Amino acid sequence: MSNEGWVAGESGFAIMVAQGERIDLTPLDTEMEIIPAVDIKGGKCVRLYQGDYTKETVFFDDPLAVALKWESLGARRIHLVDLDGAAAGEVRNLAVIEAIARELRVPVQLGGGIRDSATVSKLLDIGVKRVILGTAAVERPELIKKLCGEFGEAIIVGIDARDGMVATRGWLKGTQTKALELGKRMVELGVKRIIYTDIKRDGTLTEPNYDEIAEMARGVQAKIIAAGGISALEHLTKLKKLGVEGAIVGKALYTGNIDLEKALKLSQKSNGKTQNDR
Ligand code: AMZ
Repeated sequence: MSNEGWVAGESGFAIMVAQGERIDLTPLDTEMEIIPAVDIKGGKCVRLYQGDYTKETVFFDDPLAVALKWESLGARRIHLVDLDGAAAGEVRNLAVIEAIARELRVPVQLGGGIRDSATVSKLLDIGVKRVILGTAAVERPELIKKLCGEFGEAIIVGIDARDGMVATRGWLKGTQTKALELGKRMVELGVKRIIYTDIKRDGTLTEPNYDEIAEMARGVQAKIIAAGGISALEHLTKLKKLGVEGAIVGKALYTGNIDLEKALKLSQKSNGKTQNDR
């Protein structure tokens, strides 16, 4: 019989017993969405190390198959990145993105190379539920304002930061803009949700940058989704306490450091609700 599973802790909180070890995963008393990432480069599902295009691992040839796999394991939303698009400044993997948006029952969100209104309309038309704009937030703030007016919460701003400073264009360009300042500015323009990615943690399987995430969650009046470095269930518990709405998990799902079903269960066990209840 497996010795893995959930037991009630003394405090009434869930304790997970995994491989004979008891890990106290104290409460996820509010909701947090766990969003698997499928990053696409050259039509394949890859992970980069710190966003470096030369440090790539191909995990699957078929991003659609992977997205379907995460869905079948219970994911309620999938995060897609068109890495070629982010570097090129225009969406480059449209065929596979379209297939994923069509075949999945759960909503997908997409970032990478979305820099104008026509692209946003087209992506929403083909079934992408939310689009993420990073570079445009820095370079074309007026576009963000217009898009928020037109498409509301289908618009997400992606703030990708290295040492607290925003990077754009596939993270190849550093800027003098502070992540926190950009976040505040975006809220003024009507942005309701921000994905904050810590570049130096991304793809490293270390841990999230809790300080920066907490600063964003406290200082910016928007829903925050955290990304970068999430590689253990405890990280999700800790992030939860910072009040973020969601967590994007990438490499750790592909290496097996995080088991998606366990992670999803963690978010369910805390409050008796499933992610379906949202
Ligand atoms: O890994 C990278 N080098 C990378 C990456 N993951 N570069 C950009 N992006 C993602 C951002 C965001 O979701 O996290 O692309 C989106 C931003 O693209 P753009 O083209 O709007 O700056």
